[in-house]
Amino acid sequence: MKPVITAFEASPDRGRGLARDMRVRWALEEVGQPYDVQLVSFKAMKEPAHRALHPFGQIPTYQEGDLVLFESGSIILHIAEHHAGLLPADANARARAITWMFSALNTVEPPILDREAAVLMERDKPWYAERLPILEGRVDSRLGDLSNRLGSAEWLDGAFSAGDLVMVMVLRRLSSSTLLERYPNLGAYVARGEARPAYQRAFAAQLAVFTGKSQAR
Ligand code: GTB
Repeated sequence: MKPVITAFEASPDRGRGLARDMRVRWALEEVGQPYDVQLVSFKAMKEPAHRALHPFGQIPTYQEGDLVLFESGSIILHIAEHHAGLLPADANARARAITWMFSALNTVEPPILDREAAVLMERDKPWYAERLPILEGRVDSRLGDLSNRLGSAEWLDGAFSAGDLVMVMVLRRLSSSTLLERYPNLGAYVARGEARPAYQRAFAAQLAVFTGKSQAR
């Protein structure tokens, strides 16, 4: 059964692939699963019909027959568990790849989001100039540790996995800052993710929504 995901009708990122439907699209492309996209306006997102899919009135959601999921991490894990290509067959390697997914979402992304929220919404506050370096220090600390762990490896734990997919997407949220520049191996890691054909297809599909060339229903 072809799954249906939801995405912004008009993404504020103007098609730069920063909204979280991009992660789900990339996962679906990696495993070769065709999907449909339902575009949702900001208004519709908060209405009961969409809230029935997503209690917090957000995107992305994932519908597959009777199954309705929200939370991009959970959606990606579901896709990875039901198709080959995103999780290793070996049980321990699989558990480690899932650990990297959680690490991306629970350890690396939160300080990035805290910084982003301050940059977007707190610039006019009297304490902004003092707070920003603190927030950037927290991001930098995570990046330093991640950079040390990655070293010169291609991916975080052997072959490319859902852990790398989520981590690359999390690091991409720093693309409008200079914070990744201190860590060339992380920059190269993100570039490797972005060079994957599945990533390219997913990126083109979400960009097409913004440029009005989408084939989605
Ligand atoms: N934890 C949830 C998940 O991982 O699925 C978070 C979902 C979420 O934050 N969804 C956002 C949303 O629906 C879109 S992705 N927001 C609307 C709302 O809450 O009313 C976050 C996002 C939005 C925009 C950009 N951008 O423009 O750069 C980047 C990321």
